[in-house]
Amino acid sequence: MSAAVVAGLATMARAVPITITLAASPPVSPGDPYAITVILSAPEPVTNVAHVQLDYSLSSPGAVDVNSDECVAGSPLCSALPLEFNPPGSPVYARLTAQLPSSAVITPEGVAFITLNAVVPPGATTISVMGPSTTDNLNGAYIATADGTVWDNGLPGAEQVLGGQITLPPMDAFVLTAANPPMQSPFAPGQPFRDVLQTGAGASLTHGIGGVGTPDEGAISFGQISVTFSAAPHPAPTVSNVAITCTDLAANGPADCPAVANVAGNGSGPYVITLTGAIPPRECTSLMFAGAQPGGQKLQYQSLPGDVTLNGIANTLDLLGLIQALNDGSANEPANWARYNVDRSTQAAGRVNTQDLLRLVQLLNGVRTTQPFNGATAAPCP
Ligand SMILES: [Ca+2]
Ligand SMILES: [Ca+2]
Ligand SMILES: [Ca+2]
Repeated sequence: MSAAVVAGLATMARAVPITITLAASPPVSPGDPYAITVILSAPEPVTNVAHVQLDYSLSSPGAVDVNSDECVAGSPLCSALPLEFNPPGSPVYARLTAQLPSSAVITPEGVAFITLNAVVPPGATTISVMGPSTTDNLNGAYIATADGTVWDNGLPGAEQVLGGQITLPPMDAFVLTAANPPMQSPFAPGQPFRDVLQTGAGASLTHGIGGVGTPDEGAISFGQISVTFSAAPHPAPTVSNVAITCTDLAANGPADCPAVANVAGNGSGPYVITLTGAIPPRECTSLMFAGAQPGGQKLQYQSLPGDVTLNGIANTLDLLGLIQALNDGSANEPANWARYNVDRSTQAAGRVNTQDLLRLVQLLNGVRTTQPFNGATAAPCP
């Protein structure tokens, strides 16, 4: 790895809003001032710790008035909540001590919580919370990160503190293990999966990867994308954090690049991703997942209708390739339907036949499809 790449990785960070909620019966007597220390431990500096907010119940037992003080620059609470930054190289980089004012009472009905935002580095980061004494590690409190994580105890976005701390897993601790359509072409190993079948029955783009209603070809699905990871991604994939980009080889702008319409799944997956439309012909479409290092984990697909030989260009040599596959019988092996069933027909037997040859001629000539594909090439994936 070059020094430049290392430097690039070192600047990667993630914003993690953190809420620490004390147990409903904190280990203090009503009326006692209550101090809480939060320690963020990471292999690299924690920066931009901001928006420290302390909320607590006030007044007599039985009442649940929630008061709030927010730490903004120069406010009294900020000076009451010293935030210490330790020198680089020390294992602890940020320490926050919050103390309830002496007028505060934590009632049995109420809870106190601290909210802070921090930008933490990509490596594993431990969040520790300590009570008034060094022996009080606040077992039973909750720490939540507001970035879509679902923690083990079933509370969305919250994990019960055991032993006084939780650890955010490092970024990129997960890798893509499987997808459908597959990540790699089963016909051209090492290459992204390329859809070479028709764009739809008419002149507009309706069929292809992400085109809802596009028939499956044997074990390969087209209408939705299913993806599985080696471990639960952090954060979990959602509509708002799965990013899609398209190389604009067709030079028709980004408008033909679909967006994510829905994500369903949990844990390590599979997650079923529904797109707003089919991926654009000729372009390379990349799906990237939050929490992974950019460039690290992405799912890439190409579309080049008619390129049954998978050599990156659609032309009359593809007619020859289809004829040969029909003659030797390989075209009708179910594992090869995604390559040769050009018209996406759905009959069980004889699915690939001379109708697919005709459809391939039409695709090359631009009949009932989005453009003439004779001579068209596919963009390499970045
Ligand atoms: Ca485009
Ligand atoms: Ca070809
Ligand atoms: Ca067919």
